[in-house]
Amino acid sequence: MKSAFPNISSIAYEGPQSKNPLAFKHYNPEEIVEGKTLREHLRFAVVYWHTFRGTGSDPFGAGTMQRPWDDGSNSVKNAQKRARVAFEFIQKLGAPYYCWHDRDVAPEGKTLAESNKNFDAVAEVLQEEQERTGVKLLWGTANLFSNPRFVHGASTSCNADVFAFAAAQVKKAMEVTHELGGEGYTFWGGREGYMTLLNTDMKREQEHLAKLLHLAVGYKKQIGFKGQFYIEPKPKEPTKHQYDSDAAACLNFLREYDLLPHFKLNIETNHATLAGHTMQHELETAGAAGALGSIDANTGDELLGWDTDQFPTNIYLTTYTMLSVLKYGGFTTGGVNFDAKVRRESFEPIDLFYAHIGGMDAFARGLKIAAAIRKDGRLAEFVKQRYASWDTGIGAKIESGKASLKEIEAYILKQGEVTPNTSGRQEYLENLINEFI
Ligand code: XUL
Ligand code: CO
Repeated sequence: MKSAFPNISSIAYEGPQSKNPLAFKHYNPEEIVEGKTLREHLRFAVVYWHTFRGTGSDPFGAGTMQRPWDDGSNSVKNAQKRARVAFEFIQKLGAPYYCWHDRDVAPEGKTLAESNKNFDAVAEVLQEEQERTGVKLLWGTANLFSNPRFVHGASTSCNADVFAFAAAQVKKAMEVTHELGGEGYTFWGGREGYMTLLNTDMKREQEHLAKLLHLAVGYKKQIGFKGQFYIEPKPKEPTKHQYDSDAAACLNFLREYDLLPHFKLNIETNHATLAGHTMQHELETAGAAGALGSIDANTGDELLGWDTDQFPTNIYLTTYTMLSVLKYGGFTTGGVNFDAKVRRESFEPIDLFYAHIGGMDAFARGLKIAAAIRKDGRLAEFVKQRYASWDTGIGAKIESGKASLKEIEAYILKQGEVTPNTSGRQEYLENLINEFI
């Protein structure tokens, strides 16, 4: 096949002095940080949906993207050709992983049987290309939100037939993920929520969502799929309220329905913003529960206020992200998945390279800065000292459950009064972070 990017060769690491826009300045995949290479730490993935299916359309206008390899048809042949282009791109970029929804890679047919057949025909090409390039599947997922049949939700639809359709689609997407050696499978409940409570039986809908996840857990075992299941929190858009609204809500849902042992969270930056949280907050919430699995790396425009899915270039964001990721032991099955799209105005194919190179360099810097902050140790030591009163005496007794309320009362009666005599030192800590940025 003719090259889709004939003027672009493999993107190389040239170092911080380089002025070549088609080179990495900070992402040297072989560089070792905290005992692992940058490639092993960051496990970059390219998303199929934005990068190869994004048209640049918005609510006010049609698509703008120039994609000369795409004939614009919905044919399987076009999808297969596009798959080969995708792998040329991912290989030249040097990302070790990619992710898809079933309907991004292959066209939906008139029936589920036809859709499955189309999916298999494209999956064959994906398999060939994975073998040819060594690029692997980080996770697969089913698109349970685009088709009008999901107007009232997928597993949370008021219509049981829609639940059945969604479940069958998940079954197939899990099978293909398994066949392609996927390291995970993600559930994002695009339409699992409500627009008005006037027509919604919330309890029943949430039970149905849990039912689908339990069915998937059972089927996973049956087919021997060893990948990690993820839930991806997002509070709104397209629905007014989504049941997987933020990390805390997802954890509560998973616990309530006995699903927590089977799932981790896939935390997305722009979704955190929409939930009124920082990415760091969502990562810490997931990490503290032992459920930090993977990240969808992007960023939002805070002045726009919707899910703009921009490529992350902010070094504070990547530093705080990697500080949390390292704190909880780094990625195992997960990775840094660029769920991000080039701007509508950035319509040339070369913009796809600039966007990913920028994101990868920003994360490489974030990782190195985070590792330097950890090596320096002052930040961790500060936090440790801040809680020192819990390490001995009454604090240790309370933590270990050995102090009764009566004992605690007696202790504090003896003390008389308490003064919280240490400063939070936020400004000092912000300055400390700036020493490393
Ligand atoms: C939507 C979103 C999805 C999920 C996968 O906002 O992030 O693309 O990542 O379904
Ligand atoms: Co996402």
